Amino acid sequence: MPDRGFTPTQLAARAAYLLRGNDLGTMTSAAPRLYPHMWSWDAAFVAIGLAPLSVERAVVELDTLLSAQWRNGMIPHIVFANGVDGYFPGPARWACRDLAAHAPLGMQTSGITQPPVHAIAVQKILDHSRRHGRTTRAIAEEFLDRRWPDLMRWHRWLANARDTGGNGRITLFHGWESGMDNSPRWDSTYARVVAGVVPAYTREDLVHVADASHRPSNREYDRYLWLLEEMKAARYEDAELAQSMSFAVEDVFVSAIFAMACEVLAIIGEDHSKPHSDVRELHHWAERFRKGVAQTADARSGAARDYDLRNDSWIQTETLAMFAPLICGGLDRETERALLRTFEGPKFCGHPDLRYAVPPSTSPVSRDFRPLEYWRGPVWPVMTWLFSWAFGRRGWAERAYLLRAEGLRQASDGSFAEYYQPFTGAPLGSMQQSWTAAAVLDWLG
Ligand code: 9WN
Repeated sequence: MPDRGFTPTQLAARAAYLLRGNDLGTMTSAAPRLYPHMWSWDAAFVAIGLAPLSVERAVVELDTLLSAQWRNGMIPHIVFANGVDGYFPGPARWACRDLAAHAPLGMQTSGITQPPVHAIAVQKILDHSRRHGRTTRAIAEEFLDRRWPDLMRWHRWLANARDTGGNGRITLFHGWESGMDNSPRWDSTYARVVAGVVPAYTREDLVHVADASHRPSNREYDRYLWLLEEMKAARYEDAELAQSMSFAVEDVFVSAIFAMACEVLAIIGEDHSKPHSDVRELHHWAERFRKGVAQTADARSGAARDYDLRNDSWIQTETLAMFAPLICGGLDRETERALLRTFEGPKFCGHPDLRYAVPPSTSPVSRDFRPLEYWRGPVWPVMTWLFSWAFGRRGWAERAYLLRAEGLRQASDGSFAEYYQPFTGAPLGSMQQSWTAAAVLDWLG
């Protein structure tokens, strides 16, 4: 396992300590300084890391997130910690409470969403609870019963409000919704976003990283902020956004996660006697989105593509998104094998110069590749975790094991960095990132 640095036992202890340190009470900050609030998909991964430590605390994490769910069903991408500053754009800039009819009354949130990985966390909570006595099992069951309708509302909102083309693919109106903010996937779409007058702002993120060039550029931020102004003008209304937003893409990776999450939730529903109609609906969505993802794939290589709705064009990049069908299935056997060969070959995990055999966010052979720049090349441990988990679920135990082993070797430096330079293994971005610790805890749990 680790080839240097901390032993697995030390690493698990440090990861647990980190999550404790980032614990704000009923939510865990995504990172101590750079991200001092709760992020949606981070919270799901955090719950996955907390589950082996404390099922009860993992439940609290998801409960907090779901308490901030919008009345239309959307889980917002940020739930702001009360009275905590230090992140821009904060609640005042989003102005959801003032503008959005569906925003929750109690909590302050952003007005966009993030990838729907939450069903995995629910499954992990239930699985871990079975290792405990009756009280813990009851807490997990009670949580599921209480939150089942909310989880259904979340998935229904994605399937209805965000499958704008009705073709089994989720539409996003902001690159932040993909969780891969400045991935080359969105370059051509952002290039067409003509930013109007953006109210003055000061970036807070640059204060917290060693090198500002590892973060998105100011030019990129201007467009990110302009899209907020467009959303505010639409008062965050689903139907209105679909008409008016200048950024509108069908995200194949989010769609694959959704297909997988629907299946996971359907199985939970079956196991826990949830209404047949809900389970049927979930299976139906899983099928629809699996097909939607497969339809984007190249017939020979299996590489999946995003779609730009404003420019009516496919977006083909050598990024993690091309592997979307490996997450949810849907390709024929031969094409799937071809895609796995690409994943494991010299364009990705098998690139000869990689420090660890884990997938970089953008292929090192792509002309878009930048080894230090955020989603343009660095390795994100949480993505290694996602692929490892998904491969295990698909029945590819050996592949899942290898990713886990390499992911742990990388993490043994103990920095729990947000992302890493793929060739040198240098930790980048925020240190003490909660979801990196969570991935380690699940791997070692
Ligand atoms: C914007 C918290 C989040 C992650 C995203 C990651 C980054 C935010 C930012 O941090 O995005 O949402 O300010 O850069 O790209 O995936 O959820 O960890």
